[in-house]
Amino acid sequence: MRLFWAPHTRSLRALWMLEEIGAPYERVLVDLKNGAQHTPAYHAINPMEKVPALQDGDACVAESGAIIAYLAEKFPQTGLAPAIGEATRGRYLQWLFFSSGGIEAAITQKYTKSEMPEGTAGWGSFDKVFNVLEEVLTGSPYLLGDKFSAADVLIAADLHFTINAFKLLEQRPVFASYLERCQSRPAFHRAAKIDADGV
Ligand SMILES: N[C@@H](CCC(=O)N[C@@H](CS)C(=O)NCC(=O)O)C(=O)O
Repeated sequence: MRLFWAPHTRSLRALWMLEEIGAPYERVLVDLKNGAQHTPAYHAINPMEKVPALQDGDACVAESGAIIAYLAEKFPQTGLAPAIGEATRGRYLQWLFFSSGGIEAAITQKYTKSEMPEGTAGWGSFDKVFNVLEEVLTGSPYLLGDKFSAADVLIAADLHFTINAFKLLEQRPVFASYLERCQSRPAFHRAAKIDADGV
């Protein structure tokens, strides 16, 4: 497997997931500053010309949520996704899609200071998105209960960016302890080091 990535970007989500999986992979640095994402070769990997993207033999997958879902399904033995038929599978899929449909949209709205009626915006509002997450995580160590899953990789990475990197949201005790739990995992430490080292 080859991960096309760049440091200090949404690639951290895929990096963290690959480190959770523990299978061998190669990192291919995409030099965003010099436009390496806009070459025909990279366009064939990800027509959106963004990172991250994963190549696995003949398969290519972009969109960090999709990469995470792909890896969880390819390596079921890691137990990072509830199997089809398990009751928690529904919520698992919900939180994976909530990352791009809810959190990404909400932070874009906040960042651009744009107004949108709550009933029209699929994510409701910035406050609603994060209040819902806070409600779910109150009294529950992880999104699906006691068990860490691939959905936590995605949502914890999103919270990390929203609170710590972009400072678009104030820290809340529930998010602080959730992030501490998720980010104390050795796989997160390895991914964060790769991200910081930039190689
Ligand atoms: N929805 C995509 C977003 C990816 C994305 O926006 N990547 C940014 C870096 S965080 C990028 O590659 N930007 C470079 C560009 O657009 O030229 C995902 O979740 O993977």
